[in-house]
Order: sequence, then structure tokens, then C-alpha cells
Amino acid sequence: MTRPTRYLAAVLAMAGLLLAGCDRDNASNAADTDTPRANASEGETGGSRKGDFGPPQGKPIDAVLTSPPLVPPATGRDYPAKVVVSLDVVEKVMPISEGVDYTFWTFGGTVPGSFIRVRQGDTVEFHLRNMPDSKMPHNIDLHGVTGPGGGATSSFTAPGHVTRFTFKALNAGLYVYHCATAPVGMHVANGMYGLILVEPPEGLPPVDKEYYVMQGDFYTTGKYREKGLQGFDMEKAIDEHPTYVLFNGSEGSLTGDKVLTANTGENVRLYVGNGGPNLVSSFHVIGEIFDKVWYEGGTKYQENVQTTLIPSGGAAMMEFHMEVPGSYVLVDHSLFRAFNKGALGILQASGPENKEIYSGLEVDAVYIGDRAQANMEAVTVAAESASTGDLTVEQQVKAGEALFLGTCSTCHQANGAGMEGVFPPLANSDYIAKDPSALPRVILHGLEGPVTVNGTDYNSIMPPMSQLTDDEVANISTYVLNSWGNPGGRVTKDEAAAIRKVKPANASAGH
Ligand code: HEC
Ligand SMILES: [Cu+2]
Repeated sequence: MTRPTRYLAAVLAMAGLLLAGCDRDNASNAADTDTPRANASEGETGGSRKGDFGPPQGKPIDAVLTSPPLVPPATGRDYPAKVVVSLDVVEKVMPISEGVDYTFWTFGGTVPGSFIRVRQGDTVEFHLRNMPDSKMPHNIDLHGVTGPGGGATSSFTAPGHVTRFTFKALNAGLYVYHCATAPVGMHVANGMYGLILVEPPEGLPPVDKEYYVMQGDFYTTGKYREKGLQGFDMEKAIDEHPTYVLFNGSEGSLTGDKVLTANTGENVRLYVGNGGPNLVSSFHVIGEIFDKVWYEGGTKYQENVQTTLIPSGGAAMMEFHMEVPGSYVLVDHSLFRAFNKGALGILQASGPENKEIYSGLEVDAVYIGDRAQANMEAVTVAAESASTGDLTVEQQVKAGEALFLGTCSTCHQANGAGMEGVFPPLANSDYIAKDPSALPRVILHGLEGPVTVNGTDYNSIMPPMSQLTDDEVANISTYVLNSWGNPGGRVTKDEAAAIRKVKPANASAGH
């Protein structure tokens, strides 16, 4: 831009701002950062000092609360009201992964808890009701509250009791709420967090779809995907070594038939929180660029963002326009969390192909593998039979097949044929026929250096897969033994456990 045009643009931008009144978004959107405007305080909202719009007007309103991934409708109000929020604390057993149960402590019966939406200047009358069958007392600290403890000091609630406190929502923004009863970390680790949106007085720009996603880290006594009811592991929590890192409290909460949906041509806004208690999230949507991120849940937005950092106890809003149909994968880009601890969800966009923007040819499996599908029932069935002591070879084979597809097939191929000169075959393998116990050993400890399979030499590395549970190792081994001309037989969980303890000389060093 030439000098005069730029000057004109700045003047127009200022005029636009005056006309728009309190449209604060324009402030961060100023095209020319070297104009005086950018340094002035016009973009400020006044924070809490300007957030009191006077006494509540009209009749009290009952807040609409929604369970994730849904978001309540915009308040649509241009005046401050008294809003009554009634939130139930429910302790309940729910699946944390396929065939894995966990005793969650929840706000509203879900993890994360119910989404609350109010307007800046509203007076919120908060009722916290702890269900009579709860075992623990609980309270609530809302980060959108101005006052000691954010409500926690006024809301200690024993089982079967209700407490009430009132606050004025002085600051606009997207805020985390959580339980703050000792041991606080444990209450949060058990799922006690959610989001409250305090809309700015003019509301947020309308979009086509809004979704609520919240990350949390979980600490179970068993390994990742170890079946059955799992307890909370305080040691792992203190060491910050989560077994699961999840969106919306359960592996698969946003995959399979629970994917988020949108159409091409639509604008999508995500309200994303991080309950922690320990980890910071590098939130990313594979295949999308955030057109706008209201980073840290505040008032300003950044544009054209790939990955946004969401601190524990923090939140962000992000908006993007859908151009190309297909699966967009929500991840914590600390990738082991996504692919080995569960922090993965899917936004499915429908609509006609748009080959000018993307050539097409979608292969879900590239990123998602077995993480996307919910059809791991065979694994659950096998685990249940194992616990009752009547696990059949057939059940092991079925479970092993489902697991093989996500774990081994990338290299050895789904039909066990391997890849010439690179990955040895598992089909009709004389290496396996010679010593069937090689299977669980290679799976758990990897393999490195020269090996000859069916007359062909390989000299490569297979990384150990010791992240698998003993059940999983036993089932995959049994599946391979009973497939593609291999000699048959079975490997039990106890055998797998014994082999895990002994590291052979030719194991891969990556253990
Ligand atoms: C990242 C690629 C990769 C994955 C995934 C992988 N392997 Fe391997 N596997 C190899 C390579 C490479 C070798 C040969 C290692 C060498 O040269 O020492 C091998 C060797 C083997 C062998 C011994 C040789 C043979 O063909 O009989 C077995 C058995 C085996 N793998 C089983 C498995 C099973 C079961 C899984 C899934 C739990 C698995 N592998 C996953 C790459 C892989
Ligand atoms: Cu609690």
C-alpha cells in the first residue's frame, strides 16, 4: 500500500470501529500495525471494571446446560439478567476405553461437565447439588468468578447436600471450572472440570456449528487399554505419567458413530478446554488451519494458526471454514498422547469434492489406524472370557485379528505377506514354525540384526511393542499362529507375562 492509501485505510478502520461501538474484535484485526491506533488503548475492554452493566433485569432465567460435545445456544440478550445454574455432582462408573471402566466424578454426569453459557454483566446464582449416593464431598472453582476461591470457598458440598452462591460475571471469556476439594489433583484427574462461556455484551459472531471439546489426563492402575474396572493411581498422577490423555473423558468419545460433523461451506467454532490436571495441550486439527484462535479463551484473536497451546486450567476458542470434505483429526500434537494414550477425535466434513483445493483420495488409515474404529468388541469379549477363565482359542484369534490390524499390519501387511526385502513375512514363516514362542518374544522385545525367513535374509529392526498388555500380546500371537499356514497353537496371558520379564540377547535396543 502507498502512504496515502494506508492512511485512508487507517481512518476507515477507525471510523468502522466507532460505528461498531463495542466491536472489540476489530482491534486485533487492524491491518496496519504501525498506525497510532495499534498502540492506543481502544482495543481494551476495561476488564472487570467495565463489566458491571448494572442490576439484573427481567425475570430470572434458568441456564441451558449441555453435555459435551454440544454447546448451549447464544444468550441472544442485550441486557444483564439473573441466571440460575443448577449443577449436579454425580460419581459414576463409565467406560474410559473399549472394555475399560473407571469411576468418574462428574459435574452433570459427563466428562467434561455441562457447558454453561452466560453474558458479561449477568448475575449468576449457582446451585451445586451433590447426589446422595456420592462418596465424596465436592465444590466448584469457576475461573470466570471474581472472588476468593472462584466459588470454592462457598460451595463445599457433602453428599446429599446443596450449596448456593452468587457472582457477577464481570469478565468476558471462556473459562474452566473444576472441583477444588482436597486432594484437588485427584478430583480433577477423576473428571471434575468443564467450561463456562461468558459472552461479550455484543455476543460472539454467529457460526454454523459449535462444539465443546475438553482434554484431560487420566491415571489408571492398569496399563493403557488393560480391560476391566481400573482404579486411580496416585503415584502415576504425582509423577505426571498419564495412562490416558483423552478428549471428552473417553477414548472413542469423538470417533466411530460419535464424530463431530459439519458441511463444506460452513464455519465451525470449537470451544476447547484443558482440565489437566497435569498436561498442557498442543491442540491441533490435522488438515485444517484455524482461521481464528481466541487464544487463552480471551478477547483477542490470532489468525491463521496451526497448533494452539492450551494450558492446564485454560481454554481457547477456534474457528475455521470447511472447504474440503473428509475426516479431520483432532489431536494433542504431543503425538504419543494421540496415538498411544487416546487424545484423538474426528470432525467429519460432508460435501462435494473440491479438487482445486485438495486433490482428494482419502485414506483414513494413514493417521487413524485402529484408533478410529469402535469395533474392538472382540478384544473386550476375549478379556471378559479371560477373567472368567474360559477363553477359547477362537476368541483369542478374533481379538488378535482386530489388534493385528492396528499394530502389525503397517509393516507385515494385513495378509501377513510382509514386503519384499523390507519386512519379513509372517505368513508360513519358518522362523515362527521353528519356535512359536518367538512370537510373543519378538512382539515384546523387538528384533534387530540379521534374520533369515523362508530363505530370504533381512537385517533390520523391529521396535519392541511393550506398550501392549499381556492379553493383547497373547491374542496377537495366537492370531498369527492360527493364520496363513502357520502351525497353530496358542499363547496365554501368563506366558506373555513371563516373556515380558526376560529380555533376550538379540532384542531390539529401543526397549
Ligand atoms: C515398524 C514395522 C514393524 C511392525 C509394526 C511390526 N514388525 Fe515384526 N518385524 C519387522 C522387521 C523389520 C522384522 C525383521 C527384523 C530384523 O531384520 O531383525 C520383523 C520381524 C518379525 C518376526 C520374525 C520374523 C518373521 O517374519 O517371522 C515376527 C514373528 C514379527 N516381526 C511379528 C510381528 C508382530 C506380531 C507385530 C505386531 C505386534 C509386528 N511384528 C510388528 C517390522 C515390524
Ligand atoms: Cu470433587
